[in-house]
Amino acid sequence: MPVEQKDGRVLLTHPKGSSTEVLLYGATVISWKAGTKPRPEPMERLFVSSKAALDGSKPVRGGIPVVFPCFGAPIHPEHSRLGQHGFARSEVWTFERIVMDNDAGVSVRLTLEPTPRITAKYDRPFHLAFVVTLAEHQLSTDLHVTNTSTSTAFPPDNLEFQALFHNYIRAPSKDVLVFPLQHLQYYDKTEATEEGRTKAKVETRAGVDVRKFTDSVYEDAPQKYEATWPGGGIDINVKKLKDLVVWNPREEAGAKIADMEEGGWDKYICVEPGYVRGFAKVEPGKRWIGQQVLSTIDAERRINQ
Ligand code: TA6
Repeated sequence: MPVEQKDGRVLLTHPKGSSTEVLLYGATVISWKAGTKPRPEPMERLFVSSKAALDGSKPVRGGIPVVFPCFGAPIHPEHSRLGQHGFARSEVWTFERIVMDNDAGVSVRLTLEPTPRITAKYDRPFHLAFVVTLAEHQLSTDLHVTNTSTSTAFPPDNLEFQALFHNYIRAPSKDVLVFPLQHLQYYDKTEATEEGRTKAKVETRAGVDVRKFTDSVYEDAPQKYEATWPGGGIDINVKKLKDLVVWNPREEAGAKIADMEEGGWDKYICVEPGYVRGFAKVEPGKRWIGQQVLSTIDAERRINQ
């Protein structure tokens, strides 16, 4: 049964054995199991804290939370009544339809439109769609943002937003490295001022590690990344998501996160493609699509290449 719906969850199963599970709450992917060519046995590729709430009571601590319309604390006037990372990850989405179901892949589309709960804090006209597609060794997530304003005013009634896929990649976080970020400008949020301001730095490392508390926002990044560690890795290819966040709280900050399991920070790296420096703009009636494609890689195979 390639697509099953039960208790507010959607389970996608690929004919070759990979699978993914998405909560309608937040359109949050909470599991992605896949193998690699040399090791086809499906393995869990995402981290979800054992203390995560999966009942819709709060955003999931793990998986792939969808961040929209703001990243971090809101700074845009239209987002002033929203919480950290916006509302998309804490609203219940609607299962719209199965997009694809064949040997190439299984894909479903979820949607989110303004509800009274949303318009009470965000009164912009919008339509969101979240399309998740499972292939044998890949998982892709697309966020479609449509400005449903019918205004013909000039200047145009643009929808201005930030968007990000907050990927918790399961990995031995003391051994993982992220490429290629060398020479990129980034902002180190671990050194933010009281007002949240950060200084621009330039990345000097060929491979970025998270052996210490890391919360870095890379601007105008290459949109093609590898997170690798001895014996494993994930490729991330993106469209429209011009920036990249790398986050691991280590015990220093992780121990203060209520729904972070003890030692959880040793089991994941957040590699988060997004549009988070500045705001994406969509004109009335137009649509913006941000996409990521996650692929499993067998790092041992790569080392031998
Ligand atoms: O993406 C990194 C980050 O912005 C960190 O600053 C940290 O706050 C993390 O997101 C988790 O945020 P959350 O609201 O899910 O606790």
